Amino acid sequence: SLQPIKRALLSVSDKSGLVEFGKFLESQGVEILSTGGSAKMLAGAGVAVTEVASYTGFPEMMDGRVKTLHPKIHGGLLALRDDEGHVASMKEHDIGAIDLLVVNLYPFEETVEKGADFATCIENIDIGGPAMIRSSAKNHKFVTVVVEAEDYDAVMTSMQENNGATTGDLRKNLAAKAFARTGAYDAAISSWFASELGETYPQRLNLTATLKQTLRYGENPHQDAAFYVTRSATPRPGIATAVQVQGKELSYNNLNDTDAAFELVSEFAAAESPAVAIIKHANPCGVARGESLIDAYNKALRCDPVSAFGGIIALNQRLDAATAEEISQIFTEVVIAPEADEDAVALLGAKKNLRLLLTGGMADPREAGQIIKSVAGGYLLQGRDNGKVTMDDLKVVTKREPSEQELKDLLFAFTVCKHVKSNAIIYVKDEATVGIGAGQMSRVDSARTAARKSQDASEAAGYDTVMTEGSVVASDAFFPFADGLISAAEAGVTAVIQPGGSIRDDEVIAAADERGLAMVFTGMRHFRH
Ligand code: 93A
Repeated sequence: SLQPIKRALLSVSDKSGLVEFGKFLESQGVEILSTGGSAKMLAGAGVAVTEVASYTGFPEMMDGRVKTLHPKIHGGLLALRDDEGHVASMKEHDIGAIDLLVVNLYPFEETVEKGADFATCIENIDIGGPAMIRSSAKNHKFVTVVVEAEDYDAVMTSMQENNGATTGDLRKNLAAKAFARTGAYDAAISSWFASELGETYPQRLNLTATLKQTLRYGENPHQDAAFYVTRSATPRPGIATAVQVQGKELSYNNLNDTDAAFELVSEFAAAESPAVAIIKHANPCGVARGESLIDAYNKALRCDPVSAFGGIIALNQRLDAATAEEISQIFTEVVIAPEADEDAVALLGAKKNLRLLLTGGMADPREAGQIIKSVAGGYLLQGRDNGKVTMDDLKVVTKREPSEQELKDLLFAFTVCKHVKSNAIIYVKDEATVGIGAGQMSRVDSARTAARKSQDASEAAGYDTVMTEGSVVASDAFFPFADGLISAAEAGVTAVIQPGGSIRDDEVIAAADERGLAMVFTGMRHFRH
C-alpha cells in the first residue's frame, strides 16, 4: 500500500517553482526540511520550514561545503522502511524518514560555460547534492527524488491522485532520471578537468551531450536517430551552433553533410578571400575561392554541376543577395553561412524546401577536438585532423620547381583532400577544384575517376579543352606506384602535391621528372575514412 509523503527535504540552486511546490507540500501536511538559501526563500514566502542545521544539530559549515552530509539526513533517505533492523536503527539514533528529496545541483556546467576561473569552477562542484540524490534514487522503493523543477507537476499530480503518495512507477522513473543527472554531472566535471590539464589527445572519452533534436530517422528510414550537442564555453561554430532561419526540419543526412560542408569551407580564411564548398554525400563536388562570393560559387559549381544538384552549400562569408540569387537557380537542400544579408534571406525565403543555417562565425581549422566513431562493441577515438600544411612544409622533389600559381593551387588542393573520403585525388586550377576522385579503393582509380568526371563536365559545358588541362593534382596519401601520377599527367596536370614516403618514391619522382612535372612532398597525409 502507498505511504503518503510525510517529510521532504528541499535544497535547490535553481529556485524556480520552489515556492509554489513548497506551498503545495505544506497544504498536504508535509514537514519541510531545507538548506540555507532554499529555506530562506520558502520562509520568506510564508512556508513553514525547518532548517537542516537545526534538524541535525550541526551548523552548515565550511562555506556550505558541509550542510547535508549527516547520518540523520542520509539515514532518513536510505533506511528501508520494511526492514526491522533499519527501523530499529532509525529509532535508536532518532532518525526520521525523509520521503521526498528535491535537489538540483550547484550549476557546475553553467559556471564552466561562463568561463569562470579554476577556483570558482571547483567551488561549484556539488558534493552533498549528488550524495542525497544517489541515496534517494537507490531507495526509490520508498523515496521520491526530484532533480529538475520541470518534474514538480508530475509529483503534485501523483500525490493528488494517491492521497499524498506517489506511485512506484513514478519513483522508479525519477530514480533513473536522478542517476542520469549525477552521471552527466560527474562526466562534465571530468571532461572539464581533462581540458584544464590540456589533454588534447583523447585519453578520455567524453560522451557528455544534450539532446538537441530527435530526428525522423537515421541514414535510412528504418533507423532511429537523434542529434546531441556537447556543452562548451566556446562552442565550435558550425552545425551545432547554427540557427535555422528557414525551411523544413533537417534530416540525419542533411546534418552530416552540412557539417562536412561547413568544416571544409572553414579551412579558408574569410579575410583572405571568399570561398564556397558544395557537398554531396559528405564529399565535396566543388570547392573554390573567388574574387567575390558569387565568383567562388560559380567556380565551385563548374566542377561537377550534375552532382551539385540537391547539394549542400557552405560559404565562408556573409551571404549577399547576388549570391543567394545565383544559388536559387538550381535545387539546393541546405545553405550554411556565418551570416546573411537581409535581402539574401528574403530571396531564399521564397524557396520553401531550402534550409538556410547561420552559424554566427567561422570555425578554427587548427582547433583541437575529438572524433568519435562507433565500431561493433565500442568506440574509436582520435583527435580531429587539425593538421594544416603551409608553404614552409613543402619540399620540392623534382627538377622543376612549381610556379607561384602552382604552389597556391597545390596547397588549395591538398587542403580540400583533407575533407574528401580516401583515396582522394583532387585536380585544381585557379583555386577551384576541376576534378574530384573520392572513396575509391585504389588511388589510381580515384585519379581516373576524377579525370573522367572532369571530362564529362567539360564536354557537357561545351568547353574546348578538359578542365584538368593545365591543372595541378593533390593526393591525400603517397602514390604507392607511379601509375596514379601518370594518370594525372595524362589528364594534363603540371604539378603534384602528396605526402611522399612510399618505398617507390624514386620511381614516382622519376615519372614526374620525365614528364616535366613539378612535385612537392608535404610530409603529412590526410586520410579520411
Ligand atoms: O557544498 S555542498 O556540496 N555540501 C552539502 O552538504 C550540500 N547539501 C546540499 N552542497 C550541498 N547542497 C547543495 O546546495 C544542493 O545540491 C543545492 O544545489 C544547494 C542549495 O543550497 P541553498 O539551499 O543554500 O541555496
